[in-house]
Amino acid sequence: MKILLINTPRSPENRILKFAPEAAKPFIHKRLIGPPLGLMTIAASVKDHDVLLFDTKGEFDLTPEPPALESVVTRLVHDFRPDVIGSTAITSELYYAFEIFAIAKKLDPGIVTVLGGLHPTLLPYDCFHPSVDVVCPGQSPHVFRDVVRTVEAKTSLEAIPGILLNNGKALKRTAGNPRVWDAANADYLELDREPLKRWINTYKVGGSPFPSTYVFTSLGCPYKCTFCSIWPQFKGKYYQRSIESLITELHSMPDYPVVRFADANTVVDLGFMNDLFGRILEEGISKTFIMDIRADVAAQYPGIIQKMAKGGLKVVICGFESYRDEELKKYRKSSPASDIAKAIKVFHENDIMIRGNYVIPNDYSEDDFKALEEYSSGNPVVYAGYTILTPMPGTVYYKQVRQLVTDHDYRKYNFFNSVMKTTLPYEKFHERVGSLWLIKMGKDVI
Ligand code: B12
Ligand code: SF4
Repeated sequence: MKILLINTPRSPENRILKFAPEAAKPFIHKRLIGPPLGLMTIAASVKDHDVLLFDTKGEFDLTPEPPALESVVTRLVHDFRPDVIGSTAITSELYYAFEIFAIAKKLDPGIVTVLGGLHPTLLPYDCFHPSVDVVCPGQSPHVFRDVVRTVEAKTSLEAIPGILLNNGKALKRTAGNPRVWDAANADYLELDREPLKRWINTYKVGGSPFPSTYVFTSLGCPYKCTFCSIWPQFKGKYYQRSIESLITELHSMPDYPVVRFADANTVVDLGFMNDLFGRILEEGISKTFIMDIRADVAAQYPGIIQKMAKGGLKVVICGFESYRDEELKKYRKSSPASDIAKAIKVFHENDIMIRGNYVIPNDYSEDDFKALEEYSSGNPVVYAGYTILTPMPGTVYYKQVRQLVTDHDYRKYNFFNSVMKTTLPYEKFHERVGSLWLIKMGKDVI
């Protein structure tokens, strides 16, 4: 079977960038860079077949004048002649998956299109579109393998439990639940990064001359922040990988001196991280690590940060969210605002660069912006990010504010556009968020 896996392009919608003062524009984050870990895993599940993995994000980053999505997909379908096309979707990229499938179906209506990823996991019925044949929610490499086998055998997809099939009028769920898949442990699939070589030079972050790749050490998150999509994706469960499988993976990627841990929250089990970095040092693995760490972890356990810094931890992404305890409580962040300053101190003492991120609610007034500016300037970090508190469909926050949502265009659900009425005039609100990006210590954007 010929299987084409296409990563969706980014949504270009970015009102913060559009309305920001000119001086702030160079610092505003425009794109996140990195290979599609989910689709790499799907590729690994069907490696006995003829698989082509294509990263449109990487492709569009190769040239300043990227080709149109239609010409990219048309060429792929013409040249490769796939039987099955798979794609992945976060909320802001859902429509691009539809577009990819629609272009392919126009060229060859016999191609079976399969959609998976975060958005189809949270809201599978949202994925109804004439171009989508099958939706596979959850960590579903094994389900995808079953779909491919069934298409090959020309038998009915109805026999695969827990997938959604398009009957022309709606998506209909097949009976039963998919077999349990232990994505982080027993069923972990070794990844082949070779097919992504074409884009390796686009996978560079923060001015680094070296390419980076993603590795997950865990899946899910034990916390329950109201605005977050990740814990609902894993139904509140948290799965840790084994240390030795991580060591093997880290040894297997000499082309990638920079490793970004893709975990929601890397340091949950302190003992695990202590042992992992012990083994990294013992094995002489020399990499630059980037990871997400909560402020309360750094504030309370400086020892683990020191150990990880010794093992190569150089950049930390830290969701500060807010400097006000009442807002943090509302978000169920379960970390007090006072931890921010403590965490910054710990990271800086260990020569770790911080990307601290604040989320800005739509009801911020001029006084709120001024107060945040004052706090953020008094607690500077090398890279600071200011994004919009967005009600991502499928989250607790979405349920809380559903009635207030005014814009249902999913392309805008990437944290860079307000989708609710703002207290300040709409343009002014985005301009003020944009101007916050000037407050930071460094010059790079990550
Ligand atoms: C890696 C990553 C990326 C990568 C790669 C994603 C890609 N496809 O291109 C990059 C760097 C490109 C990226 C970009 C963005 N990301 Co991102 N990203 C992540 C991250 C850190 C890890 C995801 C991951 O790899 N998980 C591990 C893999 C194994 O799981 P998975 O992807 O879910 O895949 C499994 C299943 O879903 C399923 N599956 C997935 N695809 C498919 C396809 C088929 C056919 C099938 C059958 C199954 C299937 O099987 C897979 C294997 O088990 C998550 C946070 C997190 N920790 O989860 C955020 C996250 C997914 N990103 C998010 C966002 C918002 C973005 C950005 C929009 C951010 C921004 N403002 O710029 C950008 C995109 C646009 C841009 N401007 O660049 C949000 C999504 C929220 C939402 N509800 O939409 C998350 C959850 C982070 C967050 N804090 O909320 N991201
Ligand atoms: S915001 Fe961070 S800590 Fe909170 S639930 Fe999401 S991943 Fe976990």
